[in-house]
Amino acid sequence: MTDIPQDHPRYESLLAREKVAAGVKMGITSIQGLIAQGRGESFDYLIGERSTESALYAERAAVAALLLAKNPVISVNGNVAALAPEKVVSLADITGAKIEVNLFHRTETRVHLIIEQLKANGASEVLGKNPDASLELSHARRLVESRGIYSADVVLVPLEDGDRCEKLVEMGKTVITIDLNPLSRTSGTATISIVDNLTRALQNMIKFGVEMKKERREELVKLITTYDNKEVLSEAISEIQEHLKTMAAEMEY
Ligand code: PTJ
Repeated sequence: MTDIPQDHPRYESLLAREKVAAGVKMGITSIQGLIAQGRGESFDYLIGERSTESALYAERAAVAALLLAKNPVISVNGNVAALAPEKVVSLADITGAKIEVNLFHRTETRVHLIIEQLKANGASEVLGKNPDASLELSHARRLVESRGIYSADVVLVPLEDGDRCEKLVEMGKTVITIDLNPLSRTSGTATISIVDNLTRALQNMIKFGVEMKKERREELVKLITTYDNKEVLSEAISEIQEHLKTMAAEMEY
């Protein structure tokens, strides 16, 4: 990895880019994952590289859903494994979620390497190596484990492609997504759409998880039942508009 100086004004963004590039070299991340990261970076610019109010609200609702779930599962792909494996493991520990590797560009070598990466970051068990169930999809993301994603009531699917998200919602599951693009099919079909950078979102969710574990169950239920995803997505788009208006007003050449 290139050594990025911590005082570089774009340190966080450059570090994330290095992590995804290192993931490709290690065989964890797909080459297509580089394009996904670039798409994400563009939206993060438009958002203002911050966790917006609507994102923080969705993150709290997502943590409530995970804490209330009977069988919560965090799905991990090659980008997530490269960018934030330690955060995935922490969030799983706090919420009692299982972790399952599920890949679009699936190879058994990548599944193995991602499981090893998660274990090196503290995971005790990672599902995904022995899929014994299938979602109604025509690509490799159909391959799931029966005690993991297949039977989960709540699934966190960061950096998703829309059709699995849609299928999981159709199966009656609560689907939480993390996607910087509020206009994507994924964001549009999820139950709880978190429009935030993966690294920031997971960090916030870990903090909320520690706090919300102490809250009464009724408080968590209230958060979920009053949550309106359409309103959150609409707010996310408005926050981008407001940010761009501010930027436009401040532009001086
Ligand atoms: O590891 P695999 O084989 O399962 O492949 C995974 C990728 C990511 C390549 C695959 O799921 C894919 O192609 O995803 P897409 O369709 O490019 O969608 C990724 C979405 O995530 C886009 O809407 C991006 O804006 C968004 N995104 C990318 N990086 C981040 C992000 N959102 C949050 N944080 C990021 N760091």
